[in-house]
Amino acid sequence: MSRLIVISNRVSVPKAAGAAGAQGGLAVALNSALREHRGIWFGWSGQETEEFTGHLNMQRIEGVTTATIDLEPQDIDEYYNGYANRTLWPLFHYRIDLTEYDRNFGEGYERVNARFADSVLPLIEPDDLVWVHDYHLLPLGSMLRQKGVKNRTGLFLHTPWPPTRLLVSLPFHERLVSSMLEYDVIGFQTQEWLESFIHYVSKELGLPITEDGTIDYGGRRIIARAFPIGIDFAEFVEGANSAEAREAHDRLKASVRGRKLMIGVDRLDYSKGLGERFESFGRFLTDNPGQAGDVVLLQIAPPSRGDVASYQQIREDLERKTGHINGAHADVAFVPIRYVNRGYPRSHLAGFYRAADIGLVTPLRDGMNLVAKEFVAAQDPEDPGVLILSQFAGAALQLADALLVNPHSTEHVSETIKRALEMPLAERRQRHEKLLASVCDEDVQHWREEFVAALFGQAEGGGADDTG
Ligand code: ADQ
Repeated sequence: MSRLIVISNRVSVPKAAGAAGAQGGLAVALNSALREHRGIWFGWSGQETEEFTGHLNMQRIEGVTTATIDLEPQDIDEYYNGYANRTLWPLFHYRIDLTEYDRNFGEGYERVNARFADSVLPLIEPDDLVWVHDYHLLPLGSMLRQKGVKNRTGLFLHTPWPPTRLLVSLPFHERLVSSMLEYDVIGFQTQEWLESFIHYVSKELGLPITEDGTIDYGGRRIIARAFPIGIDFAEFVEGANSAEAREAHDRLKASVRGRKLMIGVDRLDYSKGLGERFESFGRFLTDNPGQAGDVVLLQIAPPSRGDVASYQQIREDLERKTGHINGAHADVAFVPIRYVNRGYPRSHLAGFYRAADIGLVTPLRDGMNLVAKEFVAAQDPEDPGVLILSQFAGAALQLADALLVNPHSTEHVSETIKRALEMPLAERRQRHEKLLASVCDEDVQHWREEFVAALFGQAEGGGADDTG
């Protein structure tokens, strides 16, 4: 069996199930993938150093070898806070209004990708499969090729891929996308993002797409496919049945005193549609004065990317909206929005999800969204809660039995909250059964196996003439 070299911006050392702290979706998914696969996880340590040395800090934790490097402050500013989070992240989430174009960001991005390539190079052995993750490292594959790496390499993008018309607003977009074509496999979360990518490649780069959907790039065939990511279902259900989960569940249930409970769990990010969600709930309270004291929204949103101005703004905006809505609808013994800015152990989250009557997952754009899947996995099948899900989350394609909403329409979301609150038990069970089957079958192991098989299949000679 080939070893797996996983490369991502940050390396998050495996945490025991139930450990405290908010791990991003990528960390959660990769920890469980690496636990089963022999391999090395390489990336930035999250630490800064005065001068870049490329020194590798190696550790072995729970069967996973991690190798990390420290970056200079200028690298962090230009590559991470800059190009990754102020240029690509907003652009890939269709927010060209928030997208910043700065030549230094682009240069820093290329410099750090080259530093990644130089540092990981000595770790790569001839039979290894190299699996690169996400928008931070799009050109890494081509840099590895330039340094003589002949291994099979794949990229998985966790975010959406934007429509061509938006992408062309990025200076040097051709150069960025062309650099991705050095990978053997390029994976997206959904068919929709894949189609946008194929559209760009064929219209802007003029490359032929073969009948089986591969890209013909100078005689090499590149597999571009959708690989929808899932959750570690078995681990999550185990956590949901733990004593800590039950305790968290009971504590939350007792605190709402028989009222209906809606839950939202998101990184504090403008892509997650939190402002619109709060407004929709405010509208629900205004439109349904009879139910106003009967429903609580618990929103858990740990801050992220606090060095980026748009994240500071969203935080202020949400504090203002919470104050406004609570001010208008609270009573002496009741506050409609409980807004909590911290992370929780996963088992506690599972208990919270289970205590909720409604999961409110309304991103404006999301590559996939794992919270929607966790909410489904945590429900009691006999008396399941209702998932309200944005039609703009990648997860909506698999979770079509949720109540799908347009998160921009406060009217639509408010009406859907009402519908969810009134949904008969038989319909809740019927929908839940289908949702559960999808979340269980298409879990993170399935995702990883499919991706690695595509990467490996290529290595077996499945279509690649020469990738050297
Ligand atoms: P994220 O944007 O981070 O991931 P998401 O898929 O929802 O979004 O994953 C968030 C994860 O963090 C979930 O597992 C959740 O439980 C956890 N989390 C959030 N808040 C938490 C808290 N307060 N305490 C503890 N845990 C918390 C990116 C993409 C997504 C894609 C994933 C995986 O933006 O679209 O689904 O990668 O590919």
